[in-house]
Amino acid sequence: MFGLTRAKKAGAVALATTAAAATALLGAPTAVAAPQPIVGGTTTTTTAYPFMMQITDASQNQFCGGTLVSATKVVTAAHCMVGETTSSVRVVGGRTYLNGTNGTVSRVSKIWINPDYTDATNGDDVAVLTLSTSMPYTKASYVSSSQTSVYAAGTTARIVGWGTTSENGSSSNQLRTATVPIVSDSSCKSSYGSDYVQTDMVCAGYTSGGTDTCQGDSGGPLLIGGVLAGITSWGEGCAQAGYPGVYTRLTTFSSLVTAQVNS
Ligand code: 4AZ
Repeated sequence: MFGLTRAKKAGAVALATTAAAATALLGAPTAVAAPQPIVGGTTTTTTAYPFMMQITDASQNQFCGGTLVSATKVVTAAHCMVGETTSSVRVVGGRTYLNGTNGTVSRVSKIWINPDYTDATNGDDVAVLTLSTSMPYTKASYVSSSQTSVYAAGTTARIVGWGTTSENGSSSNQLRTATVPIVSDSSCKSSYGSDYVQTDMVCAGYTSGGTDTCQGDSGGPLLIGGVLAGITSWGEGCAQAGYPGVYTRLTTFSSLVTAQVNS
């Protein structure tokens, strides 16, 4: 219906949008600011966000983000793991740059995908990876099921990732971050209609757009007060006015995640 971008892996084709087409028609009489990954963000490091993991293929090409929640457990998006096997995936910690070779690379011994998951726009977009090698990095705390007040509209949340600079752009070599306000359920429903499942999702972004997650940021964290509260899931394009990013509402899945973390 919208040509929704369901945060596929890097290389997924994004649709040209009306806004992008309009921008192209307006032309660029003077230099235009370079589009920024995690559109509107700033560069950061895995030292600042030590729980920020690259989810990669066997050749260590990053396609999603993940969040370390214990030495051997990583929370990511279910849609990131579709078609993946324990042989096809690696998790890389402590590596700020996509072209780096430093940090810790782990194989994955188990992929748990929420059994209810079908499509990001139906909700249930959460997965937990079990690592073969412990990550020597500080883990993130995550919300408990009772902490639903963290999603009060207007609350500042932080997004982190290596995603693309624009809907058809390239990934950022360096990790990036930005802050975005939580959007009310009623407003997000106005944007996305029945694709917005408020029990399973939460939206974040500015009404005017300009700052957002984008392709390759999927699976990465939405942090509120430094605590993992959401997972980058989907949206209509990236940073478009009126179309905030959609994140997995982690309070709904907190107990399921804990069962996996303790398994
Ligand atoms: C993606 O394709 C993606 N603007 C991630 C986030 C959003 C859209 C697409 C939200 O990974």
